[in-house]
Amino acid sequence: MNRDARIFVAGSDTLYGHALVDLLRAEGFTNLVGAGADEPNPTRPAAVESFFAATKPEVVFLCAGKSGGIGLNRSRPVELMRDNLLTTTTVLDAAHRYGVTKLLYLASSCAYPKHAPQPLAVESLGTGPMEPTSEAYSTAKFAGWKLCEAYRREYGCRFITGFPANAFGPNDDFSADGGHVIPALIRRAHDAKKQNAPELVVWGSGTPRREFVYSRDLARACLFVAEHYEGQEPINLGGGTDVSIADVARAVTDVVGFRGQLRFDATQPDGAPLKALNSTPLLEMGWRPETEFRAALAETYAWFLRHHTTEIS
Ligand code: GFB
Repeated sequence: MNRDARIFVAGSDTLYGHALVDLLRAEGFTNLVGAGADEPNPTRPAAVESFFAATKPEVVFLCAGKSGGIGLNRSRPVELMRDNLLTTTTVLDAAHRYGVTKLLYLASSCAYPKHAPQPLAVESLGTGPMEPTSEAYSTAKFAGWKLCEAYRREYGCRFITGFPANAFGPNDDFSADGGHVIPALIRRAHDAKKQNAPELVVWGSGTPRREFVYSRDLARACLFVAEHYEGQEPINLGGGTDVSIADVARAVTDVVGFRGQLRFDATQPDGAPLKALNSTPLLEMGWRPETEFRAALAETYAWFLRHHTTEIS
């Protein structure tokens, strides 16, 4: 991509979006439209229309859309589904009408069937029921993929769908109840350390496994796909680290410096027993992750300390 291409990262305030904007700037892309305060509310068609008319982006990374961990998906399915459906339909419609040359839509690994063969391959999409705890949100992300396909089929739009592994990193939602597992455990382990608590509660059995990818590596994968992928199939954005929740909790408490006990709370849901992606197509194109898991956790905690330790959780 030309370094002066007009690029719009929709959702520049999200975990993915922040990492992408930082990467694009570091890679010398000088024409990022709408980053930060100038970004329109993606659920407001009039605001998105005016923005596209004024900036005419050539490339769009669609990272916008509220997301959260298993706790938020159980407590606020309406907001998660409605926000993502509105965001995706609004931004894709404007991207089509203003002739965006290439768009990468970030779906989610939870859109895969709960019991699909692992590691998850795109051929499994739509072959079985999704994990119930995040079904509303997952259905919205699945619909976003299908809408990208429809625009490609009807109008020839180069709208690509990427399915990321579970991502973590700076600028995430670190709330104890709403965040994904890594930021939520960082928050709670940090608070437990400050309060000299004897134990840290970990939701579920600790046995589920997840593939985690650092947000900076995910951003690199998104840029790589935008520059090199011309396929019509969706593409998994993984290449991350496969680890059990129990081992994640041990790694987080080690990085945070919490020395108490872990207690696994079986009254909380485990969600999908396993989520790991088959990212062979991406890896065969030559993309590789760069950040080791523990180093990524340490960078994430360092960011948290710089930005969050004044709040009361
Ligand atoms: O990251 P997480 O909320 O999302 O949960 P999913 C992963 C696993 O971590 C589950 C366990 O087995 C949780 O029970 N866990 C342990 C915790 N302690 C905690 C904690 O303090 N907070 C949280 N959140 N989990 C998400 C979907 O599923 O995957 C989203 O809900 C999104 O919609 C995301 O798609 C990629 O990986 O289970």
